[in-house]
Amino acid sequence: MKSGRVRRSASCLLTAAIVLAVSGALAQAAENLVKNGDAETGALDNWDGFAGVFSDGAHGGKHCFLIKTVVGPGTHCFSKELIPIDPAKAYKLSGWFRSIGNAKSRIHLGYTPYDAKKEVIAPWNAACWPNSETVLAADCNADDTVVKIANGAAWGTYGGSVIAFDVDDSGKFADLPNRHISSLGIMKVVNKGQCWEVNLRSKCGRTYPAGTKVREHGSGNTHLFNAAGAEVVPTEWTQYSGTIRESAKSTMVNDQWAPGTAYVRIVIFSNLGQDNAEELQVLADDIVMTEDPGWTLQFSDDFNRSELNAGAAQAAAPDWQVVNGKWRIENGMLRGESAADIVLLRHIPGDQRLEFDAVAQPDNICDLTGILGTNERGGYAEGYFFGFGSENNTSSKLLRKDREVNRCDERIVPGKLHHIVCQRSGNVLTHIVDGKVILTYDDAQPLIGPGHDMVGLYIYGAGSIDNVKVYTKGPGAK
Ligand SMILES: [Ca+2]
Ligand SMILES: [Ca+2]
Repeated sequence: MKSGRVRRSASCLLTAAIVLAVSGALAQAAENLVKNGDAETGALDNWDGFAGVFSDGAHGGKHCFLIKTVVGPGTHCFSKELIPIDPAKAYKLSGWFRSIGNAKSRIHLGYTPYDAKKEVIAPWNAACWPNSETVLAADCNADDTVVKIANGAAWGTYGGSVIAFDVDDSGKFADLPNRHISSLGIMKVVNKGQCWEVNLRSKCGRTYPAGTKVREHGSGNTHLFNAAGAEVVPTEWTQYSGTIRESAKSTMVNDQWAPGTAYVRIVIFSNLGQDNAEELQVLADDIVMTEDPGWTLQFSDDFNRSELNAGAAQAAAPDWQVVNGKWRIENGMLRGESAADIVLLRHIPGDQRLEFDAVAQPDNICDLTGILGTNERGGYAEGYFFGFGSENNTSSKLLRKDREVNRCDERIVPGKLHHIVCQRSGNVLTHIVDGKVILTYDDAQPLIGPGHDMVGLYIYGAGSIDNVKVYTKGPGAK
């Protein structure tokens, strides 16, 4: 059965979750994240831009979509529903197309990226000109068309460029996607000796004082066409596909998520730049976006029971081993306190990904932390410590065998249920909180194999954890 045709009811999902919780080891289903990607509702539900549903010779099922270009520079079709993505996971996008016009159509297939506020991320928000960080050499007023900057040596003339203001020049690009931007179009950049003058096409529209950090933005893709880029579609059904595995730091390119991407829409351009427009028609079917099957769910626990049934170190406990502190089930969650360290009693070889929800108790906030690469007695000291809200909630930090390798000032929000991901994929550690990568580390000698094939949790203060999920992939994964 094609995943594209699976429509699950809520009760089915619930049943599936229970089965997973009980068995603890089941391959992750590759669910199509695109609603009606196969046209099998028989209507254009969830889509804009298609000319209609075609019910003759679909690739799969009874129906497919018809794309017609009548006038203008091609046809823009997109899925209406915003699809949430996790930047630490890989996603595959594929679609089938077939030209049926008098000439063959060209197809683009990919994503339009959106940030966590569901605002579109455009090149002028997130595609940086390398090394263009500088400061305003004079105050900038909303009516100005000439803006003075200290150093324009790395700036270029481009109709799709803007000046981005209040930028983070630390190398972390934390301002991206940057919404503090000038009007569109940098027409000229002139070296005046004391400063450089940036000539805009129109009034800049922003007021900032001299000394404000600025950067040039705009040289990149508006859409992430990772599955098809101007491909000439044959008259037989042909599949196009691509996989995005990582986020870009400061660019917009086809095979990486734009900086700050939290949602996407599927986007299809047909016949872009082709002139025999009235002759062009193409069919589309089975548009499928799935999580990369590389990560397999190995264990999950929702703690919806009365007893934890965990033992002290070296006692034979089911599933969980208390290493330190106090752990108990409370209100369907796993509550830990007093420098509490717990390990999942299960060997999980291969790459590891630990996901959980966590909330701190209001009076004693310190650490809602995941552990990878440890063993049944070692706790965090033997593995990787993904510290969130460590040091009395003043910082977050990555430790390798108790030695700090990276840190940031991300903190626990009191009362908030955070979603936390701790991941080691090959040499790369990634720590994600609420969809945002907060820390990474490239370990030349990763902690893997016997003695480092377990995962755990750590709470120094007091907090509760729910919906633990452990995934594996890569060499050695079972
Ligand atoms: Ca179909
Ligand atoms: Ca629960």
